[in-house]
Order: sequence, then C-alpha cells, then structure tokens
Amino acid sequence: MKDLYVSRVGRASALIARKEPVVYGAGQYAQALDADQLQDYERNGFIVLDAVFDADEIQALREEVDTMSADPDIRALDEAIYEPGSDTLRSIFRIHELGERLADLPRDPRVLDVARQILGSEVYIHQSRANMKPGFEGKEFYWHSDFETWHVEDGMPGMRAVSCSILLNDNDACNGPLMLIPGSHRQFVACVGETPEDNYRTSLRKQEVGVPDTLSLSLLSEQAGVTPVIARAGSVVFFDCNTLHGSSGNISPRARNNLFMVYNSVDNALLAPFHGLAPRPEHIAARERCVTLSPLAVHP
Ligand code: 6CS
Ligand code: FE
Repeated sequence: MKDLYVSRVGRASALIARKEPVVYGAGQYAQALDADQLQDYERNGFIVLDAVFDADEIQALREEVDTMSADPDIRALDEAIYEPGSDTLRSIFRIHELGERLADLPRDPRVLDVARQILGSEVYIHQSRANMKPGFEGKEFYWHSDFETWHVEDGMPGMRAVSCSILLNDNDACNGPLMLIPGSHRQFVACVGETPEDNYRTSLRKQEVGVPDTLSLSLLSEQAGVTPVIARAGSVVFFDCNTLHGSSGNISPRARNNLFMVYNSVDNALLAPFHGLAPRPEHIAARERCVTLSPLAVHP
C-alpha cells in the first residue's frame, strides 16, 4: 500500500494535507450528534459533550480504575505504564478488557454511536487506556498526533479513527487538562528522526520521537490557538486521530484521571507497520482481537 503519510524518514519535517474526510458518509451512518455538533467536529477536529455520564456512573468507573491501579497483578503487567524514573502509575492500557466493570463501556450507545456516525462504519477498539495523571506527580504528554504514531508504528492505513475520552474528574486549568489545536487534524505533520526498536517502551512514558516540530506547531496553532478541555467529570471529548493534542503536568492536589477508548473503522484495520518496524504488542494496538461492536440495547 502506498504510504500517503511518510514520517520519521530522516528528512526535514513537512505538512501533508489530509486526504480523508473528517466525518464519513456525511454523518448519516448512525444518529448521535446533530448537524451543528457534526459541523463543530468537522471544523475543529474535536467536540466536548457535557454530562454524558451521571455522577453515580462516574463514581463506579473511578472506583474500578482505582481498584485496578492498586491491584499488584495489574501493576505487574506490561499494560501498566509508569512515569519516567518513578513508580507513579501513568497509564493502564487495555483497560476495557482488564476491568470487569468496563467490559460493556465500549458498546455504550452514548459513545459507540458517535464513533459509528463519525467514522461512517462499524468499529472496533484499536486501543483503550486510563491516563491517571495523579495530583502533584502526573507528568505531561507532549504535543503529538496519535495518527502519526498509529500510522508509522501500527500500520494504521488512513485517518479513520476517533478517540473518546471520558473525564473521571473535573478537568480544570490547574490539573493538566487535555489541550487540542482546533483545525490541526487537516494537516499531517511529518516528523523527523528514526523510530528506535521497541520505541513504545519509552514513548508511552515520555514521547520524544514522532513529535511535531515547533514551527509546525506554531503554524497550526496560529489560526485558532489552543483549546484546553475545561469540563466536569462525566463529560466526554471525541477527537480525530490526527488532531494535535497534549497536556501539561499536574502539580495540583487533584488527580486528572481520563479514560480513553480509540474506535477504529473496520475498514481501516491495521496493516504491517511502515518502514519495516515490528508490530507493537496487542494491548497497545489490536490486531487479533478486533471485535466489531454492537450498541447495547440500553446503556448500563
Ligand atoms: O503510542 C500510542 O499509541 C499512545 N501515545 C500517545 C501519546 N497517545 C496515544 C496513545 O496513547
Ligand atoms: Fe495521544
């Protein structure tokens, strides 16, 4: 397959215009977002939906994540990622399969139907994780496009995946909220530098390869600046796989736990990673377990 988005091949950085639509099939595949919301998403590359999950549901999700974070068996897995140089938990991957009470979450129609509508197809989970960002110790996630990594390191063919982030705490100006660059999803930032072998062993702790250069970041944020997601627990952010985002460290006393599920179109299943890299493990990029998700009859 021709590589439409060549990156990390040693040459200088470049901006490559996006080839794919943002919203597939004009948003007719499923009914979830209304026309204004779809337009917002199309223009910005993300949308924030307030109060999708109620306080009891969020409490239950937070308890499940807390239980998992304290479970020594889970903490010993490769799915558990720690902050650089510390035993502070940074992320737990494959959380929808590890957490008993999270098994149905990907099929909750309040989120699944938004993904099916945007991607214009049936979908499966490419990756899920909880980013813990604990108070005082949660470190930053530098600016990046998820798609740049998923394309180069996972062989994701095109831009037909969407991240769904469920806020388990209030995200405010102080506890390291997700920040997104509106409109950046329309340009692919080809990054410099070669990908080291088993890059994920360091990139999930602190990403240093496949990060955009500062000139590209400045250019892409000139138009519409940077939007921090300041929203209450229970809100949900959907952002396109190629929307540039990042978040600062959390030195506030309050955690910023966010749960992420990445929906990929069944028509965008992973190929072999580009440039001959070895495939990343299944818990980071699903290849074997790509179950097409059917919406639960009623949300749990
Ligand atoms: O490499 C990945 O798949 C992960 N890295 C980042 C910084 N965001 C997406 C994903 O969790
Ligand atoms: Fe990311």
